[in-house]
Amino acid sequence: MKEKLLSVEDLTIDTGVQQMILKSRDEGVKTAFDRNSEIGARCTFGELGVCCKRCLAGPCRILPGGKGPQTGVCGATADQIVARNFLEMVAQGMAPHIEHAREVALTLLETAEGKAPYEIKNPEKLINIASRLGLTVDGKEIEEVAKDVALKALESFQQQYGILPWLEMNANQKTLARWKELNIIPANAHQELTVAINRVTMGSDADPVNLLLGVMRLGITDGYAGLHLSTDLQDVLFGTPGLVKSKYRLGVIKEKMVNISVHGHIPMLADKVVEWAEKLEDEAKAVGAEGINVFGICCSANEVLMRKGIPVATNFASQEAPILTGAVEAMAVDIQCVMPSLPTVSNDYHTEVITSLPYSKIPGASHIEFTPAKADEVAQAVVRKGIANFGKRDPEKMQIPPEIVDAYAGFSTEQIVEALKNVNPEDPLKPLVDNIKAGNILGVVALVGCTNPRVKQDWANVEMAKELLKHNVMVVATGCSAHSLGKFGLLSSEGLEYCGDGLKQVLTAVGQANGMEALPSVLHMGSCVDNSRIADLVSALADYIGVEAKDLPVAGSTPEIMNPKALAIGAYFLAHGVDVHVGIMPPIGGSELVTNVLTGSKEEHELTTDGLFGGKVIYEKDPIEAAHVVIERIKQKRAELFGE
Ligand code: BF8
Repeated sequence: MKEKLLSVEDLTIDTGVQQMILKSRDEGVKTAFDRNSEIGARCTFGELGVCCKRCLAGPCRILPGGKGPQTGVCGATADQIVARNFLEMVAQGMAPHIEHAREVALTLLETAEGKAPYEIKNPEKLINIASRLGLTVDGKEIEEVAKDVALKALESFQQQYGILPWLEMNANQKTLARWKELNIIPANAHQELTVAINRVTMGSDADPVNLLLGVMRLGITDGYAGLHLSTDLQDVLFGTPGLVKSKYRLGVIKEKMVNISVHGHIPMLADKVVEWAEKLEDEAKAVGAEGINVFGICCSANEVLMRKGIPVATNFASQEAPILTGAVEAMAVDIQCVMPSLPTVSNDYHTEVITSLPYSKIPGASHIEFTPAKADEVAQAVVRKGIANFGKRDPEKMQIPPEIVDAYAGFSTEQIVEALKNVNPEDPLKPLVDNIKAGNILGVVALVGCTNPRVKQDWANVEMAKELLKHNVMVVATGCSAHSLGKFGLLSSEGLEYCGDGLKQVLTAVGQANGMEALPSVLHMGSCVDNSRIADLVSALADYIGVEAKDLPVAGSTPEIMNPKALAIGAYFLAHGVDVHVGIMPPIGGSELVTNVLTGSKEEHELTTDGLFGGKVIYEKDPIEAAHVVIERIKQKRAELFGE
């Protein structure tokens, strides 16, 4: 069995994770990396998107290459099947984001009503949002304003007509007009989800192009009712991130402390766990530990890193590795990107995996049900479980990889503008725009998304970033991609060695104006819902220059995409005319039409997302090649914008 397993160097470039995979093999425990090898080659029909399971007449599948049946029983063609499957996949990616946003909105409402133990940490942002939503602010208590904003936010899931409130508040008028013409303006996120599922059911929408317009509609919904809503209200409740220094890699797990991991996405529990870990420090000392160490995995990590500087152990693909150190007492999870294998892996160690949501349980995990009202109680229970488990460690099984890397995070749009104000207080965006125009910054790329056990962990994310930096492309990052970069020094000024001269000068000048040696080579802008921050930055630049996002030399890239959520975010970028690079092909290859609409250029065909919106999907698995394709597109956009 062992000889069939891939060498750890082929699985990840994180040496700590390599060490843990070897340890897992020695101890007879399976991780995602080895399960991936066992699964082997993927089903071709599934990979191409040509398997239709929409009714009980099937499943039907179209044989590639024109051999065999070319339609399903109902007559559905490969184009129709692929487009419907893709729309459904994007809907599946959008649902978690809109549910995340709805839960945060309810938490804000309960906080405003005094029913949940959170505070309005950023009243200025709340008032700004309320004013932009057209709500009355004057003469109202902050709780009343919070209640009005929460209720307005909840309209995003209820109103039957009109425009999503957060879309109306944020969108560029010209972009909005284009979407109106295409009839893809969403009113209500729940309705969008229902309509999407309705249109892909057997016997409904069979027009592949119409279905792809539906994908863009979902992207817009995801961006405004999911990402923007979540980020805005989280900033109100937990504070807007500012510059923080922290640490990365498995070395953040501390031998002599009670180690508790937060993992998942919605920050309500994670934030409280951090708070109660500080408050219950003495109880940990009473059991012989030096204290309590909270660290993060996936996007919960991003939330508490950005706001509180909590260190990050690792990202999606190696989420089992912290358990394998034998030094983690508890792992509190909520939802999304949480592998169901965690309790199975923890069977061989003492880690207690604790689920917290009624609709997201895992057999073998403990469950403490979270509601915003019970947040303090639940967080205390999680921390106390961690403390109680400290004495259950097996010293024979303990092995913590020592590597640890410094990183900076907290680059909200507000923080970036603040930093730029120290260069030009009256006109903060001017230095950035001037440097883009002058070519010191060739363009901006958002490196976003996941790590995926199908490809060498962190490698493509890191190589893509380095190649872009070398060519003076400014890189901002979110999600697990940001974690990859953090692990390899790219979230600190150490990464400046990879930057081209122009970019290095800008990062150094802005950094020094802010009392730092230089800004980090890549700016960490947060979790996956915080892709809204990237959109805000891009919108601010577009407004400043007087153009639309689609006209700017910017792009998104997700070299190690795993979760359909990243596809929904990609559709959001695309709808704004921003190119999206993917390092793993989504299941659309079975339809030439769908592939052409999404990946074709407007010069080849008007009926492409490039022609209709101004951005396209770029598929390239080699990160160096991909960087160059993206750079070429950036140069094209520069030529059109600046007449270069
Ligand atoms: O929302 S980057 S693996 S953790 S999906 Fe998941 Fe992908 Fe990580 Fe965050 Ni985003």
